[in-house]
Amino acid sequence: MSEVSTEGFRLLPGRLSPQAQAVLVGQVLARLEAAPAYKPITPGGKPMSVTMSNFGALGWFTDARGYRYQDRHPLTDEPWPDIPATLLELWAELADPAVPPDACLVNLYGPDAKMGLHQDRDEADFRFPVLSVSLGDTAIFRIGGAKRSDPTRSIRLSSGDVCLLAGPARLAHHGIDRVIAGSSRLIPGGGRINLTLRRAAPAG
Ligand code: MD6
Ligand code: FE
Repeated sequence: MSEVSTEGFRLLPGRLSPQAQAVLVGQVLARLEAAPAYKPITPGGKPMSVTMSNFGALGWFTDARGYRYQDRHPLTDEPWPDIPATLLELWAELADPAVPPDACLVNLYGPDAKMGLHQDRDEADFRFPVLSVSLGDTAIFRIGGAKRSDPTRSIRLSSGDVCLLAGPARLAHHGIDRVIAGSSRLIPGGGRINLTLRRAAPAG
């Protein structure tokens, strides 16, 4: 039997109640009015199939100049909206009670969006985990190891699921193979929202 071990990966199925999911979607959509989602371009020049925005002091951004964190929305040039309090509480409980996240990447998936296998490695200190919250349509998530060539396994991320990449899994390769369109009615008009909380700047 080949079991892919990913020490430090934690999945908390249904961590957010349907009520909490509905409140959070409202908070996210309200903030996206001020910080509209845009289609990012990879450093290689390809448009991504997801659209993105950010909340918090820093936002992850990619364009022809590369991957980076920046403190302003690329189109509005305004600071990013604040991170909803419920997400800060989730981070304090599951990730780090002493050091808050300073970045929340918002990924929006339509029926054909996916995300290639990648590592999250633009943050200053990998001792802090990345905490992800999934809302709306179910996604087929793939996770492997620190090397791109390591074996991978496939996991469903459903609405309300929270997962953490911590410890040895912090630099695991992962991605979204596809979204199961129409599997949730949470988001008006359908689709999937993934929120990833990070500590991007050094602590203290
Ligand atoms: C997604 N998630 O679920 C993409 N990154 O749409 C990620 O890229 C991710 O789920 C770091 C930690 C957890 C994740
Ligand atoms: Fe990621």
